[in-house]
Amino acid sequence: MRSWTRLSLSLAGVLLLSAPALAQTKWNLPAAYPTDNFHTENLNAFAKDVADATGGKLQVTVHANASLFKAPEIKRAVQTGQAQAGEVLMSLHENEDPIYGLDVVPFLATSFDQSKKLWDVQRPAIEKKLASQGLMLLFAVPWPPQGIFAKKDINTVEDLKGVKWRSYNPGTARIAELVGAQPVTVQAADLPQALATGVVNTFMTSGATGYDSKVWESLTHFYDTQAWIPKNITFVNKAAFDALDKPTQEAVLQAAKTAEERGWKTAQEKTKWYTEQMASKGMKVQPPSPELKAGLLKIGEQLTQDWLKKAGADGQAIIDSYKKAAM
Ligand code: PCA
Repeated sequence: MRSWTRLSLSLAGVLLLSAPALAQTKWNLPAAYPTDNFHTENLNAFAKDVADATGGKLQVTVHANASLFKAPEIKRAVQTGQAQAGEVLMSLHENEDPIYGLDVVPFLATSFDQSKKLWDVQRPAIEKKLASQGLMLLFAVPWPPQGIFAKKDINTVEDLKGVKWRSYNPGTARIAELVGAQPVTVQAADLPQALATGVVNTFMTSGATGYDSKVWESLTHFYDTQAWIPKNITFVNKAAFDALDKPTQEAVLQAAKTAEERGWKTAQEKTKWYTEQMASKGMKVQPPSPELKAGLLKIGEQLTQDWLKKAGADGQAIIDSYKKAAM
């Protein structure tokens, strides 16, 4: 082969090889919480960091408020490649594997500090489980601690009997069962409507979701029980990640690390602000009475037993290493 032919052939090869690398990749990232919720803001900051670090080569579009997929459908959509990435409340998927529900076992980890330690021991198991489902974990961010919203005084768990209880995952539905409330599953995107129409009048969640749902328009009491700290996880379809070039993959991982740190910091900073907002709107914000606390602790013990029964020896080992780390 003449040298100029060889040269032009190899040039063509370079052009061919670099063409896909230059192309822009677009990811859709469905999420389930309102646009101005701090989780969504964190996702948008993540998307911006990725775009900046890759010179716009990877564009992540966040679809907030369950506008692309309903909360319980997001994970499956990413597994099947209908979306490339997604954010979900991890415990929504507790029925697939108990490991997804460890952070909603009541009173196991109730401060952000404990919650971080729990996440450190939970993370490898979550990564492994997600990998077995064709997914790769990007980051996890907590919600503020969970309290009780109600329309009347709740002095003991008996006062919860018969209330119209909004649940958002298997764990909160199980609490309704234990206290004798009537459970209705309502995801956050539908909560304002469910409150306005009186479908529900009592539930446990964070001040963040209370604030997002303008809960003071329908309910009057908030009991700051700090019962557990659930987390959202953001993940990507593994094949979509593998299709990126190395520098883009690294940009995604770096932005994910930053998003996790920023998310934990924001959750902690905003916790007090949310309760202050509810108080300023006229809600009675108060700690639980000792009787209520004792009743909830008992429910927590029951749910811990339930969880251990489902999670077996692997679950026990994770709880043991958490307890060691948290001491
Ligand atoms: N807010 C979400 C999940 C946990 C939380 O604090 C919700 O209520 O749906």
